[in-house]
Amino acid sequence: MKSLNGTYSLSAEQKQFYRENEFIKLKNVLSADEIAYFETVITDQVSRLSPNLAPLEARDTYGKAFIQITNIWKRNEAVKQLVFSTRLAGIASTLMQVDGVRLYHDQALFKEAGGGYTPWHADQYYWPLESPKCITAWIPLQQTSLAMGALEFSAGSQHLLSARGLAISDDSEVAIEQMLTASGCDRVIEPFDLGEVSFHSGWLYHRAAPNTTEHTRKVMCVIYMDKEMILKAPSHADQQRDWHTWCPGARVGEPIDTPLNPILFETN
Ligand SMILES: O=C(O)CCC(=O)C(=O)O
Repeated sequence: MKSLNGTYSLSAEQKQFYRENEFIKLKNVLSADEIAYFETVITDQVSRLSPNLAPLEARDTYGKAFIQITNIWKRNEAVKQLVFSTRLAGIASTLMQVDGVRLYHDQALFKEAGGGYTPWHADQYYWPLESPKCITAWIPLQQTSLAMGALEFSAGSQHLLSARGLAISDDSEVAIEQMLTASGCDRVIEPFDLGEVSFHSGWLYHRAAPNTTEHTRKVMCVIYMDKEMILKAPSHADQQRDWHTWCPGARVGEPIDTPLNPILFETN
């Protein structure tokens, strides 16, 4: 496996686009060989680590949306190479305009054939993080059509405050859809080429359609935060759970510096 530690250059227009819209889709971040390699490794990990799931029709909306396997980097050296890659972490750091990034956590999100929609939501509802300097790299492990459930973004919606208290649910889908329609924010839904990766910020609203194909939509995510990120007092039980799951031992009001949150990129 070639090193993933090269640099991916972002143009001034791309940086400006992210500053305004807080998401971006970038082509050729990974090569076809790299995707093929990680598709095999991550599929193997997901099948080993997946719990015995009820049939799709018996699950709730969250359960139908995807199989979610987290912090795979702790169990597999090859996945650790991807999660720790400075190519990806450097993009995250540049887009957020910070001096470096730490890992918040990783997760595979596999939307099964026939799997349901992912309701509109903003990730930072779940995260006990003091600042908005956090970002998800959404890394499809195949070419991803709209029919498979490509990620959809509401451009610039990070400024909308009224739905920030909503967890992922059928209710968030309806309420956020109404808020976004009224806001006039553009909806961006496009297929992903092989090797294309998107980045979106913690408060940016996004969703995905159901997977109506016969193939699983395989995606790996890496979630980064500013290396100086401070833990905030949790506002509700979901943030309390995230604290103990993703940064156990971190203290409220202090930088999140635990063994689960290594620095992955620094500018100097
Ligand atoms: O993959 C999906 O369907 C949803 C992904 C998502 O919500 C995220 O990466 O923040």
